[in-house]
Amino acid sequence: MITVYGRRNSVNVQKVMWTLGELDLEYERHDVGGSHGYPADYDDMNPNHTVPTIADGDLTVWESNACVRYLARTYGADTLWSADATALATADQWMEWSTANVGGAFLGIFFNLIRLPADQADQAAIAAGIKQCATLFTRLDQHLADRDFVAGESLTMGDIPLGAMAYRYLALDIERPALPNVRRWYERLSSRTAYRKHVMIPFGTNVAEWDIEEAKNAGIQ
Ligand SMILES: N[C@@H](CCC(=O)N[C@@H](CS)C(=O)NCC(=O)O)C(=O)O
Repeated sequence: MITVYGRRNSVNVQKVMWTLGELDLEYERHDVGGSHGYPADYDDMNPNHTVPTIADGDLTVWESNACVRYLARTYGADTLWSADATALATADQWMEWSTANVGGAFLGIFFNLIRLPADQADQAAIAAGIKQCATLFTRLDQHLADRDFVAGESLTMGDIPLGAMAYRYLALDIERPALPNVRRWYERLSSRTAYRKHVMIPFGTNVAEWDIEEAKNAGIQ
């Protein structure tokens, strides 16, 4: 049994939940972070005071991509954790790329459009994020032109961080390039039960709706 600490509407928690779903693992999720707050001893597990954190027996892991890798390596041999060294390196590469590039660019859009009241939003950050994400998702689109998933013809851990962000990027009312290959990949992800359950959840169109959705998600496993 894996224990997950983190609110259901966090994109970083969603990576872990989607991974658990794909691997059909038993888990228990505790609402932590955001309006749910933090248990008093949380920082003993995760000194960063962020979510997610996972526990598996005596082991605790934080940093969402490290959690995804741990679960894939331990429980997803030959599925999410490819047995092929080339596919594994490709998956790893796009996970790193996602964090190093897309994460910050997308946060500039998402935080200002959804998580802040409109009168506090940094319009320049939104515009910069939209421009950067257009470039980055076009790069991903080119990569996906001749493969169904990030590391080849089946879903691996390489799809998880990018797939979690793609749902939000494609759902926002913003300008985007056409991205035909990303769209086809997203359709493939959308046909997966675990993706629909853990990633494709409403997040509202403004901070008031975000808060309502966060409250609605409390307790859902
Ligand atoms: N690099 C970290 C980032 C963790 C992070 O910043 N998580 C956000 C949620 S997406 C958080 O903890 N926010 C504060 C909160 O929810 O209270 C990871 O990937 O785990």
